[in-house]
Amino acid sequence: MTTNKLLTLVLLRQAPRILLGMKKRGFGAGRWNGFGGKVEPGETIKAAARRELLEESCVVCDDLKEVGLLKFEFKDEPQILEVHVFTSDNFEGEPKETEEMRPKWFDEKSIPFEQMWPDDIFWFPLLLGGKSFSGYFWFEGLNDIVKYNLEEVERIESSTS
Ligand code: 8OG
Repeated sequence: MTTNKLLTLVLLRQAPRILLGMKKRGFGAGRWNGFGGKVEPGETIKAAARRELLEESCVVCDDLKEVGLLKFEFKDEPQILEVHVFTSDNFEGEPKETEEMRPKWFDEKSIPFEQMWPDDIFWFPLLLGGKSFSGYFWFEGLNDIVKYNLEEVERIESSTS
């Protein structure tokens, strides 16, 4: 039986820049990414997104908008990762390096896709274009996408967030 593991991901924007962090440890280490992690029991998805952003970058954001729902399946892994993607341009505090992440602002025209999860190059353009999206990616190992599907949607239907 497959189960879904709920995760959050926050991409902060300050046009024409976007905030990424170099993941220093754990799953996805060595890749630039947004900030996020596991939803704890009893926590709403949005509250988890806010908490993980604060823990990993020292930035407070009370104005998160959910714009993406991404599902990742890995060959021979029973668990599907369900990543809820949020964005905002309204936040407080200067991003600071933490044990988990080294933050850096990137120009939206020079996003380091070659040092990011390989699916990001597909859905970032929708995020940057202010669209909402839903996607599914099937991986073999951590680098190869065997198949995927991605669509723009009106809004993210997420009863738990
Ligand atoms: O708690 P942990 O550090 O393991 O959380 C993993 C983080 O990585 C979480 O923010 C979700 C995010 N993430 C994945 N897969 C992918 C992916 O394929 N692309 C991007 N951009 N982020 C991902 O788990």
